[in-house]
Amino acid sequence: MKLNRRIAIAVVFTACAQLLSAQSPIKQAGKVTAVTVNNQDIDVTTENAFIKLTVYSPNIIRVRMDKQKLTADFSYAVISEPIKTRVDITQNNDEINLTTDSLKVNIRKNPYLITFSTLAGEVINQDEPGLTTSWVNESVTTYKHMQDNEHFIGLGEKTGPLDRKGNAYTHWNSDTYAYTTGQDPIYSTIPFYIGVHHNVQYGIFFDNTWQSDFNFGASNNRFASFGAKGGEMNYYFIYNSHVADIIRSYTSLTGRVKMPPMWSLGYQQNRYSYYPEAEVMRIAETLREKKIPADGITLDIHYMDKYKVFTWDANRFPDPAAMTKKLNSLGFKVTLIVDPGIKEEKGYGVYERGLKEDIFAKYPDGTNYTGQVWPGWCNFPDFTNPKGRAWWGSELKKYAAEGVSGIWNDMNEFSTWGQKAPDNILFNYEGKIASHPQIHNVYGLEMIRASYEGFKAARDNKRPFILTRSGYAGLQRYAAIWTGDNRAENDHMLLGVRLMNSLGLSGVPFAGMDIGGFTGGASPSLYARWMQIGAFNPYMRNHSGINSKASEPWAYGEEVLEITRNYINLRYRLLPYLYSSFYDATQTGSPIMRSLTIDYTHDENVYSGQYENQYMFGKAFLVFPFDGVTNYGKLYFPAGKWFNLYNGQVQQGNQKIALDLGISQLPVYVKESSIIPMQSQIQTTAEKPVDTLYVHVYKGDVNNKFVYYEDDGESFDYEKGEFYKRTITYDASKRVISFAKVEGSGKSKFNNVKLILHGFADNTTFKLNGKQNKLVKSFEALMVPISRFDPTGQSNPVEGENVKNIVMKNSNDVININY
Ligand code: NBV
Repeated sequence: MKLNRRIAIAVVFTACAQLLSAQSPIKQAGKVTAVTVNNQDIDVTTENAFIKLTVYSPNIIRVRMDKQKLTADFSYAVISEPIKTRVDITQNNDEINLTTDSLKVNIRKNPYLITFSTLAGEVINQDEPGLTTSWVNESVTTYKHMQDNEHFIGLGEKTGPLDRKGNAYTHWNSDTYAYTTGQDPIYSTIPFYIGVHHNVQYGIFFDNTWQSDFNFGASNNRFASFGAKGGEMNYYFIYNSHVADIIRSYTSLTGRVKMPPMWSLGYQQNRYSYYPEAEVMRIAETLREKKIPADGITLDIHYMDKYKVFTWDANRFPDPAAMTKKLNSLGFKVTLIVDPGIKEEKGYGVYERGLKEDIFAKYPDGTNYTGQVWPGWCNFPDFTNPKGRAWWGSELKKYAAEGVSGIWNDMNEFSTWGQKAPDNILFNYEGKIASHPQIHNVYGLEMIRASYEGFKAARDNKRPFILTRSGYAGLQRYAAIWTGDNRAENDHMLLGVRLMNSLGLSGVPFAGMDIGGFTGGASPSLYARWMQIGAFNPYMRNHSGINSKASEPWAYGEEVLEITRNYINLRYRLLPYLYSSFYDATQTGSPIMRSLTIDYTHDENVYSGQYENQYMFGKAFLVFPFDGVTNYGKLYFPAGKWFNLYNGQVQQGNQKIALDLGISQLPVYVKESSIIPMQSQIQTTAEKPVDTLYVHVYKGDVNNKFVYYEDDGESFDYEKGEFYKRTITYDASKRVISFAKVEGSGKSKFNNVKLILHGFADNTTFKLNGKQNKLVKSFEALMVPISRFDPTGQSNPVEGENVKNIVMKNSNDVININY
């Protein structure tokens, strides 16, 4: 093309672009006009925006942008302040450059465009050139360039596939009874996702509570975007070299789970609803009679007087305190459902006290907002008001005094019979006043905060168990979450697994689903599968809806009962392992259900639809959650060596295999070099196990470390150092298994340790603290499988592996076992 013509075209093009931008309803950040550097903060002014970059840590950069000047801000999710970080900031006419010990940030000035790179200069994440960040009226969106073959994972409780690429999602907490497996949104909002491409991975947390939208290349091939209907563009960019560390960084911002009460890790039996008291007692007694270990009974809305929260139906439950006492003596703890809607009824004390305290959400004319839910016309406590939270907490004292141990927060999206509540309701928002659209997504979070703080105070120093349906980023600080009203269908069981895996990637380790399905009825094989998988969920609760068939473990006949009992038994023997995994979560944010993308991030197979449901339960067990109808399953084993849980047979990794699936066994494998502490069989966590801790060690070629943790399981004394903790190491190269010195002032409940060694050759010799040790060889599979159902009740275990044992005293000093 002739030069003149090219210039002419360029002139016309630029003129058009200018015209477009002048008239455009889309406002882009535009050219940088001023820059001020203040230690770890950079303030940038552009044609259309004010931007603040804050170095939160070497791995976390916060980006705030708005059309108006940025003022002091506030977050319900982020609880930490920036830490002092070494950072190098330079600039010239064209760009600003910032370098920490972990990453580099480049801001191009004309027009504004931000790029995050590794120290070596590989691009981790970049604004999409030409689109960057823009506003349409009050909506703001940031567009990121979608990298070749980029995967997107996380985003909390979102349906659909593990890899979110090609999909778009909305955050607006919704009551979605019997939702479909692709429905969006459902109950909770966690605007945090992880991107994976080439050799890098990063996290983006978009901390904006308004209705938000995420698009991961859905109907576009250019960008991944995130935006909201109001508020600031406010995101935290996180870069670490492992997904687990990204979760660690994310939870350094939004907080971590606290040690749950031990009983909440046991099996929980639930129904909408068990009543009257005699029925509740029948369920509890049957669990004991049939030797199904269990720790919890949950009461649904029919315990209340006409659905009025903080009341009991006096005919069904004449003496709640006496009932909880009886249940406690059987080793059961009681969890009660609570709904936020408070019936407008003269003489109903809870309502009257709420009026007096003036804690209900209001219309702009000062009258209380009234919406309809279970009890009829209700007012809604304003949990964004500190006074509202305190009022709720004081109402909870009654349940604490009656011996209740857990609070189950339902309908807290908040739900008004599935209708959208009006926009013009006002909330206190910590004294700053906000409208319903701004606070909607944090209503549930602030309700569970009120429940957590109130119930904790009411039960002097006992850990509260709080369960929630709704929440926002940070909900892990207060509650466990369950995935709401699922259906008794195969796809739903698998979706539940993905929802929990995704929650785990998003900082929420304590999660569960309605095992057996809430609506409809499962087939016996689906039910059996679901209970098997449930044994490998962080929170294990069987629940079903009012019109569905009975769902207790004995409701599906003897064979299913036996399968179910077998897996619940295993879960109880595994409690020392599970409890220690929770301890890890309190320290690192590390999930209990670990999507394989955490440890095998750059293995393409783990993203494939065929294998996307596979997960690790803690760091040792690879679980293959097959549905209840498939007879023939395809399994993918990532790199390494894997031991069949039932017979110890070794499976090499990096392989796909097909397997005949019998219903009596869920395929589960143990990762090489794993260390798995276990205890003897108990029926409830209130029961003391035998005095021996069983530590299973699997031979492997890689080094491994397990932090074994114990405390009293119910108080906060562990915060004062009253715990018992020691690191157990498996060193494959030095051929030594060692127990480090004990930390903490607590005592172990086990006086003996039995080391059970899997996969070690028969002629291996062992030395315990330098001395040749007597090895006992015995049949000691970690899990005794049931090969076939035996109607006589005599189960017939398959011959498992022969393993070697070392029995020793649980001394507090270093123990070395050389082999
Ligand atoms: O309280 C009744 C149910 C409860 O069983 C369920 O788990 C919640 O998700 N609740 C919803 C109220 C509405 C049921 C249709």
